[in-house]
Amino acid sequence: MSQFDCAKATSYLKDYPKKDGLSVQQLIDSSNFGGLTYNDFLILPGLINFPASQVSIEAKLTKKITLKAPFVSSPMDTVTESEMAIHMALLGGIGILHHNCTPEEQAEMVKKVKKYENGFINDPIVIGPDFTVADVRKMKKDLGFSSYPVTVDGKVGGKLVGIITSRDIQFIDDDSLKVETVMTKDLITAKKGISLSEGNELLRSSKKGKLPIVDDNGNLVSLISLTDLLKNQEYPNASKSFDSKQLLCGAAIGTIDSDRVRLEKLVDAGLDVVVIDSSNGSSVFQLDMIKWIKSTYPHLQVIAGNVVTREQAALLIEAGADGLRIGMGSGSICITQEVMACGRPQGTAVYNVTEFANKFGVPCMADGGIGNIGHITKALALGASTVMMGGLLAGTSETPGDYFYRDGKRLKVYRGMGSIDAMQQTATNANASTSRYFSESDKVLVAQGVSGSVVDKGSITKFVPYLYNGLQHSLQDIGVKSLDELRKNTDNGDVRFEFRTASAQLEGGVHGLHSYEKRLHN
Ligand code: NAD
Ligand code: CPR
Repeated sequence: MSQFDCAKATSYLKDYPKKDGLSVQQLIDSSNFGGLTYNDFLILPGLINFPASQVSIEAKLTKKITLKAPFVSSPMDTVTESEMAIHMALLGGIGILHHNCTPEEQAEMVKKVKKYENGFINDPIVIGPDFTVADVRKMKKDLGFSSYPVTVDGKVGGKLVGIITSRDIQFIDDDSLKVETVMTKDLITAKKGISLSEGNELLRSSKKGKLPIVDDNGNLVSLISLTDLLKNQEYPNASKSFDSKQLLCGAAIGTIDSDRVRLEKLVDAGLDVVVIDSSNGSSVFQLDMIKWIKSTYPHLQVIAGNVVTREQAALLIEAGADGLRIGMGSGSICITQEVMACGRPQGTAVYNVTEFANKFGVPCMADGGIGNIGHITKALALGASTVMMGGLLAGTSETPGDYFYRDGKRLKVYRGMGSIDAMQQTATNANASTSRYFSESDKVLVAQGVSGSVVDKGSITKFVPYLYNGLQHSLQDIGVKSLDELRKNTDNGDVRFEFRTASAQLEGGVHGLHSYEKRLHN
């Protein structure tokens, strides 16, 4: 017969000198054999007394920007252009547009994100009244669309004079007829500012296929299409500006003089947050750039980096950074640590930088090495507010580039921004202003990353919700209802950690099977 009373089991816990596992401080202090990576430790489970769906993963990106989800896509030319940025923002995160392109191209991407309205086609293909029936038939064949708005000058923004549909030309034999003689002029339109649901209702009741949206002067602004109606999803978590209700958009720039001209164009296009993109953010070039941006565009949020030490962080915080980006050499395409001998294991970097920066209310983004949901949770538990992902989002349909087949697999290119391929692309962009060899006239390129391929991951409209739900479940397992609570309970020692030996890591993975398929979500 035991001398311990089962009915009072929890009360015996007070007899133990310390809680099970390690506090985050002990985890870091006792890893004196070297820096920690995400795979080197685990978080101990806590008490679940709430459903996972109740967990809030709202997070601060910068001092002034809060997101519904802590997910950021990396400014890499195989990861974030406008498609990715639009969908990251719709799904509660944010995309940072890469700068391996001309300033004009990058500003155009910003405009696309800022002008995007879910369900509204902001850049519909428009024709002029002088187009012929033959032109319309050819456009249908080439582009696949069967109806087009007609404006006086054949452009979006011109006065809307009609709409031409395949029904209008179905029985017309004379292909040389001008569109203005056969188009539908009796139009049902809606005024700019109409909500998507009002527009959809109007489409339904009018039984039309397209609803042109016009301004007060009758100029075409956008279009709603019946074929898109069923595809329109609701995005309750979308990241939007308070005032304009437009999607939030970020973009990266470098630290050479022409980046100031680049930034002016990006700001004119509506940019919300700029990321100063460098592997080593503690440079005089970056400090000058932060100070210049904060004095020139006081409302623009600035994320500086990358950093991995608190000494680097202090410099950037003092210069005025509204957020920091942490990581040197942890990226999946990265050879920086190998070639430069500089960098830091990401777990240790995230803990040390955030422990310092959080005192000043400067949110930090853990960048590089995020390979799964567990890594996201660990980065956030170590003090990061958000995570930046390159490789994890690469290969999704929203990334730039075409799919290709190799070894029976559908693949897309994913490459480091300091890989030879990416640097050579920079050199071909006459005005691209990101290049180390424009700034230093280097004759020999020294690669810090590789170019490779990743398998097709489908659309981020499925993948990001998987990350979102997965993170909620992970926090539920830890026993915290929000990222704020995770931070608080980690700091006060309630959230506990444990090292993983090499054999523990083997044990924690799938093992002992002859074969298996790893399906991550439906
Ligand atoms: P960088 O622009 O910071 O530096 C490139 C070179 O240009 C450096 O030698 C720098 O000193 C110099 N330079 C920058 N501004 C200058 C100025 N105003 N005057 C004179 N010289 C100047 O870019 P990087 O660090 O080589 O990174 C290139 C890309 O690769 C970025 O997209 C970066 O994110 C990525 N990268 C990231 C990591 C990482 O671990 N996070 C590592 C390597 C590369
Ligand atoms: P993963 O998410 O793929 O692990 O890492 C993405 C991050 O890698 C980027 O956000 C960037 O900080 C970093 N990165 C990009 N190009 C790089 C090169 Cl060439 N070398 C090292 N790191 C790079």
